Amino acid sequence: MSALRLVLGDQLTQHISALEGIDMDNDVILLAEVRSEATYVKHHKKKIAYLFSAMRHFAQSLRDKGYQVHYTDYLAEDNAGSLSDEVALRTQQYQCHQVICTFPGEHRLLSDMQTWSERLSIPVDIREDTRFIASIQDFADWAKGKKQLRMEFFYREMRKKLNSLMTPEGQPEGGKWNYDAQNRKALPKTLNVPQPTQFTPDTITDEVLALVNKEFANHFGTLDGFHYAVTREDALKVLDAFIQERLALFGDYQDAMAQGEPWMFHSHIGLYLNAGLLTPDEIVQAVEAEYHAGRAPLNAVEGFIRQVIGWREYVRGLYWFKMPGYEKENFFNATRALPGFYWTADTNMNCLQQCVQETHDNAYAHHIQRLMVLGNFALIAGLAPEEVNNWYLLVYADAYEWVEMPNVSGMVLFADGGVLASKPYAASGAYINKMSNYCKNCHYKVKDKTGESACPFNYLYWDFLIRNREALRSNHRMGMIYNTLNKMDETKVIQIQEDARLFLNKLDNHEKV
Ligand code: FAD
Ligand code: DLZ
Ligand code: SF4
Repeated sequence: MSALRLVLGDQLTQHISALEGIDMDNDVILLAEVRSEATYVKHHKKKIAYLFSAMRHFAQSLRDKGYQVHYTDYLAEDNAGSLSDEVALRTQQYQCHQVICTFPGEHRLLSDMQTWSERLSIPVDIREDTRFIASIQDFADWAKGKKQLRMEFFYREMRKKLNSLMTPEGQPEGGKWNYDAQNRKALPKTLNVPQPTQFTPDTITDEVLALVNKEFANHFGTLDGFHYAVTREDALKVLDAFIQERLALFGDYQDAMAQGEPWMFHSHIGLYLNAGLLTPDEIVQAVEAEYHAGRAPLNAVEGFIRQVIGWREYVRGLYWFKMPGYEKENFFNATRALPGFYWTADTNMNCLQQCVQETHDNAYAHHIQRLMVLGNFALIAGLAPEEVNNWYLLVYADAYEWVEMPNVSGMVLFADGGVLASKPYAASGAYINKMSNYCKNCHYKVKDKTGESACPFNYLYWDFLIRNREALRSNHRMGMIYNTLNKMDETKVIQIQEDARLFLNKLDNHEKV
C-alpha cells in the first residue's frame, strides 16, 4: 500500500503535515509546477520564479534525505496542467491507494481537493496545516458570539498561548500589550537604510528565470535583479540579517516611507514565511531573544511579534471564518475599474508612481505603501473590491488569498463593513506627506485642498466621506470627522465634489491623472 503525498508550492516545510508518518519505502511525494496554479491570476514574474525555484530546491533536499519524490517540471511532456489532474495521473502511475495532503491556503483549492476522493475512488486525507499557531477551529472558537473581531484581543490570546513577551507573573512585558504609539516616526534625512540581503541565482534559479521569462512573458513585473532566497538556509540568513541590521529600528520606522527606499527597516521575510521556508514560532523566538539580551527595544520587538502572531494569524483565521462569501463583500458598493496606472505606474501622483514602480520591480512593497498609498487610493476612489483583490493577489511575492483578501477587503476597502477594522483607513495627502518625502517631488501640491494643482488624495478623501455618509452614519469612530464635514463651508464642499468628479471622470476615461 502506498500513498501519494502532495506538497503544494507554499508548503515547503520539512515537517509539513502531509509528510507526517511517511513510509519512505512505498510513499511518493508529489510536487508539481502546473499551469492552472501559475495562471489562475497572472502572478508577478518574480513570484513564479521564486516559487518554482524554491520548489525545485525543496524537492532536491527531500531526495537528499532519501525520500521518493516525483517532481513535475513545468515543461514536462506529461505535465497534466492542474493539481487535480496531476494527482490523478500520479496516483495511477505509482498505483497509490491514498492521497495525503495539507489544508491549502485558498478556498478555491480546498473545494477542488474535496472532490478528489470521489473522482479518484480512493481516500483523500486533507490534514490540518500545523504551521500556524492558531488552528482554524481555535479562531472560530474565539470569534463565536463576538460582535466585533478585533485583532488586538486575539493577539493577546496568542501572546499568552506562546508565553511570548510575558512576565513570570503572566503580565505583558513592560506593562502594556501594544507599543504602536511609539512606532510612527518619519525617516530622518541622515539615517542610512541597510541594503536588503541578496543572493546570486544558482543554476536551478537561472533555469527557472529563463523558463519564466519565456512562458510568462505577458505577466506583470520584471525578473531583473532577482535576488530572493530560494532555500531555507538562505531564508534563515535573511532573518538573521534583519535581526542584526534592522530589528532595533523596525518599530520606530515601521510606518515610514521614503522615495528610492523600498525596503526600509522591514524584515522581507513574508514570502519565506508564507511558502514554508521559515516558520512563525522560530521567528518569534529569535526576535524575542534579542529583547531579553538587551539588543533590541521593546517597541521594536513587540511591534514585530504583533505582526507575526497577531495580524498574520488573525487574518488567516478570519479568512476561513468568512469563506466562502468574503470575496463578494462590498459594503460601499464600489464599482470603479482599476486604473491603468496600477499596471504601468504612469501617473502624476508621485506616491502612487513610486509604490507601483517598486511593486513592479520587486514584487514587494511594505505595509504602509500597500495600505496608505495603494490601498487608500483604491478606497477613496471607490475601486471595485474584486479588481483590487485580483491586483494584490498577483503583484506580491508573499500573496496567497488567505492573507491577501482580509488585508484588502477588510483592512483597505472596509468591504466587510467593519469586521476587521473599526473604521475605514481613509486619509488625505497630509498623512502621506507626514510619513514620507514623496510629496516634495510631486506634480500636485499636498497643501492645496482644491483646484487643479491640489493633491487628489485631499478632495477624494472628503468626497469619499460625503458619498458614504449614509453607510458610515452609525460608526461612532467617524463622528468627529463628520462633525468637521458638517461645519465645512458649503462652497468648499461643492468645490471638493466638483474636483473629485472631474478627477474620477478623467480616471474613467483612461486619461493620465
Ligand atoms: P514586516 O513589515 O517585516 O512584517 C513582518 C511579518 O509580519 C510579515 O512578513 C508578515 O508575515 C507579517 N505581517 C505584517 N503585517 C501583516 C498583515 N497585515 N497581515 C498578515 N501578516 C502580516 N502580507 C502577506 O504576507 N501577503 C499578502 O498578500 C499581503 N497583502 C497585503 C495587502 C494589503 C492591502 C496590505 C495592507 C497588507 C498586506 N500584507 C500581506 C501584509 C504586509 O503588508 C506584508 O506581510 C508585509 O509587507 C511583508 O513584508 P515584510 O516581510 O517585510 O513584513
Ligand atoms: C502560487 C503558485 C504558483 C505560481 N505555482 C504553483 C505550482 O505550480 N504548483 C503548486 O503546487 N503551487 C503553486 N503555487 C502555490 C499555490 O497556488 C498555492 O498552494 C495555493 O494558492 C494555496 O495557497
Ligand atoms: Fe501623493 Fe498627493 Fe503627495 Fe502627490 S501630493 S505625492 S499625490 S500625497
